[in-house]
Amino acid sequence: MKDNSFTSPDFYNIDDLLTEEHKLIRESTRSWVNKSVTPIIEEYAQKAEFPSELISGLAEIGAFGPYIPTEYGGAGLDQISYGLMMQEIEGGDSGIRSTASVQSSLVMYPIWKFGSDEQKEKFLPKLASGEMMGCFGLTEPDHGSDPGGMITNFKSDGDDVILNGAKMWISNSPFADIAIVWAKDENKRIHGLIVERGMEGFTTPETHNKWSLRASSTGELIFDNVRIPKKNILPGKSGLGAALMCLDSARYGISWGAIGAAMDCYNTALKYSLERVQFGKPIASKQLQQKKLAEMLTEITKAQLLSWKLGKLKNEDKASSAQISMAKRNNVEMAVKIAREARQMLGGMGITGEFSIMRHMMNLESVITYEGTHDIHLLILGMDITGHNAF
Ligand code: TGC
Ligand code: FAD
Repeated sequence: MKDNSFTSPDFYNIDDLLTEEHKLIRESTRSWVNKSVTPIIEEYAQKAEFPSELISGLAEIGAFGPYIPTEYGGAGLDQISYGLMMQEIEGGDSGIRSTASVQSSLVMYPIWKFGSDEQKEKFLPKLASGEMMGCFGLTEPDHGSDPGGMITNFKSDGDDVILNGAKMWISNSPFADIAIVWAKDENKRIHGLIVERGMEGFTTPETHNKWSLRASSTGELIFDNVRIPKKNILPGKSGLGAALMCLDSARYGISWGAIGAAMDCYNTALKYSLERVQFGKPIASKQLQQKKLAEMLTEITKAQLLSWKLGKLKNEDKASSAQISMAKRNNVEMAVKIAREARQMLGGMGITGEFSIMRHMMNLESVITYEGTHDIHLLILGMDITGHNAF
């Protein structure tokens, strides 16, 4: 019989596919999450506040730029290590994983891939150490799933450009020191710009009243004739494709993160069902509860294999956008369903903050929407299969 005290369901011995370094990174991330995130996260989620005290710890464990080369302050790790870190952090809370994803894949990645040497040297080491925090502005009030229609734009003015427009739903915007902002030039070509806090006309109001991702700070980016030096434009790549490359990296990380949230829900439900006695027996002895657990474990195992293989493809630079969409879409839906089933297994206790499940369940409603909605990823797959764009 399996030891039911395990905290990392690994039904198919997927650990055999990991290196000793991978396992070490997973264990050290998990131990940081258990020590630093778990004890405080419920309180921060309840009061809808981002626990900024976690920033230094995230930087110390290498969660800011795990795969960014060490010469720029990153951890220089492979893609599976990045994924395992996201899995463990999201086991704590999706909002904290969001902070790490945004900093790594949406802020450091574009500067590393498309930035000038000066931009890399100026920003990457500080972003890796958490001395500087960043956010990523693509979504606009009237353009979410179709970012190509964006209105935010800039015009040339000598050595500067003048930026106007607005972004909304931006993770970390209320406290970020810099924003990677996607905007159109006078020829309607999209570019990434580094907008720095303190630039005149740039404000970042916070979005309140969220029932999801409450421990993550979300806000707007407003640009009212913001003067930005041309040297802050990312020179290496323009076009929507540049922004979508960043999303590919973050979506890959989310495919692992969702597994972390699902594992935490599964572990909690398993433990509770073994301890909770009804009709004279633990509810775990009832067939209906066993069905739920068996199906959860099956789906977690499938998701683990999907993300692991995707990580191998990413390491070889062979992962396609459609493959990434499949993993993000499948694994987040898997986690949403498991959170829902697990919550029911706890009965009334499942709706309280005594357990992490309801928080995961609410968080995952954002995760299934951001970085491309569930349906948009289906359409990306549909286009890949048929060659027809059904957006
Ligand atoms: P489309 O015409 O298909 O493509 C425009 C150009 O981009 C190229 N391309 C890609 N390049 C790199 N990677 C990809 N994944 C790419 N997908 C497409 C494409 O070849 C084309 O290049 P070119 O040279 O021909 O111009 O663009 P479209 O306007 O039809 O839209 C495609 C669609 C719908 C797939 C895309 O816009 C999309 O993914 N929409 C969803 C929007 C989204 O995901 N937003 C996320 C915002 S960021 C966020 O949510 C952060 S949450 C963070 C957190 O807290 O964790
Ligand atoms: P819409 O695009 O208006 O979609 C509404 C519905 O219509 C969805 O169900 C969608 O699937 C569907 N739909 C859209 N187009 C089609 C179609 N062609 N066919 C069929 N159905 C369609 N964005 C950033 O840029 N940076 C961030 O840091 C960031 N963080 C976020 C944090 C949170 C908590 C949330 C909730 C969002 C965040 N986002 C961020 C925005 C997120 O990426 C968008 O919410 C998402 O891309 C969807 O856009 P939308 O909300 O405008 O929905």
